[in-house]
Amino acid sequence: MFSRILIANRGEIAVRIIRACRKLGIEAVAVYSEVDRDSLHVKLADVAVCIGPAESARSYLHIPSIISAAQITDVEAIHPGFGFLSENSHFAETCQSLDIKFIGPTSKAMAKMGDKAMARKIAQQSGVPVLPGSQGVLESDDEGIKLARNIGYPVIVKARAGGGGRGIRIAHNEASLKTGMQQARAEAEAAFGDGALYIEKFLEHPRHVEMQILADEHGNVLYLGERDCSIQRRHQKLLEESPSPVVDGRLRKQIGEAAVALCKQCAYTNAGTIEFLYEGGKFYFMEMNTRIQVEHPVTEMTTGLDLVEEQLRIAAGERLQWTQNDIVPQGHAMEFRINAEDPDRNFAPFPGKIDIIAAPTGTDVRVDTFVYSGYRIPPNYDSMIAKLIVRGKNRAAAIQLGKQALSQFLLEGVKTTIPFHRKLLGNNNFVSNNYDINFIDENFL
Ligand code: MV4
Repeated sequence: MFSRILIANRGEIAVRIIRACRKLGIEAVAVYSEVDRDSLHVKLADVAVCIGPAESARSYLHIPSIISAAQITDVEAIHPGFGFLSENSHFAETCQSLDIKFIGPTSKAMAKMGDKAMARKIAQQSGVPVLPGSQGVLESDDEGIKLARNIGYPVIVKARAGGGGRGIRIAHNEASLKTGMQQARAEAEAAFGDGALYIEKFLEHPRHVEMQILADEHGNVLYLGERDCSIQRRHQKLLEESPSPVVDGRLRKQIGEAAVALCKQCAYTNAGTIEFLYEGGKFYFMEMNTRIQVEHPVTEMTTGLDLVEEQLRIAAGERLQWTQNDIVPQGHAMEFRINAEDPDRNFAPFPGKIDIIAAPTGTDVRVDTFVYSGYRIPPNYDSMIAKLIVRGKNRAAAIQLGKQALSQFLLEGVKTTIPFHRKLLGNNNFVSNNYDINFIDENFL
């Protein structure tokens, strides 16, 4: 096992990774920007190195600063967390070339999956269902139009380099496809420096179901069950749960085995998530996330595994200690993202001082956070300040425990998404599993 690693991240995930380090007797080196001096991850780490100003491009995204911090503190590995450099294959390659272990997949696997058109091809080669669409990227707008005639409208145009909803356009007819391709290309060119596009049949009312996997460096791959992430607002997930209320045992096995086949096809290692769209009893590959995700605690609550511990063990060359039959998810887990946002101002970020935070506790209640009473949230980063995760014996019990925990979550000084979640848990359509990915955008809660 490593004796010292660096955490190239901030916020609650940095704190979460420090916790896993402590468990395994690993020293944790934190990095922080000038506005993050008072963050919990800085206080809890064994060593902390300031890597630059608030602006991410000059701190958490600045590869030379992070590599320098790693070399000065003589770490053996870097955990990238999520966001920032976590899916940057060039960063992974830089680490590799300097003999610093990147705690994640190989740069090669990351590059393959980062190209969403290639990921679609690899899924197809693995026998994983994909929606009708282009073979790779479009060579011309004409090709897109011809394809759409065959597939039938509506179609969706996506950027090869995309992710998180940027560089996508939906088209219901030829005219909107023409402008959609131009807009998507311009947006992708500006955002990623890569305007290449691909096209798929558009599903109008799907659920978002994703499968967690772990893969060691000896060819063993396990699936750990799915998460339903359909409750999202403008591509920002707000609530995740496992199991998905639309997935039964038979479907879980199919999706799990599809996910494992895909991982084997690209020699994937470490933790990963394969995202699917589910509609009309069928599931289709959407994309793969080559990082630990925000919502990983949902799977930790149902499986009892510590996914960050497993990431560290895998990166250190250990073998997975389980076979597929050992993985028996128990109960129903739900995660509520607590963001400092103003619901009265279109969920705009609401940075400021947290006067009081007193989080709920109890059996099957977990809170992951980096803030504390008196902490001032800087305006420079993501608005997520905490995650509340609960588990019950079934979905109704998880909802009940969620209501209770949310009502006992004292957070004063900033506006948060806590009232949103309380309304959601009282919504009949949510409770009765009658919704799809459009639910929050279409309903005022
Ligand atoms: C889709 C889709 C429907 N049909 N692809 C959104 C961002 C990117 N990751 C892919 N996305 C979608 N791809 C087909 N063929 C609907 C979406 C989509 C979506 C997916 C999951 C969760 C929320 C979403 C919100 C809007 C659109």
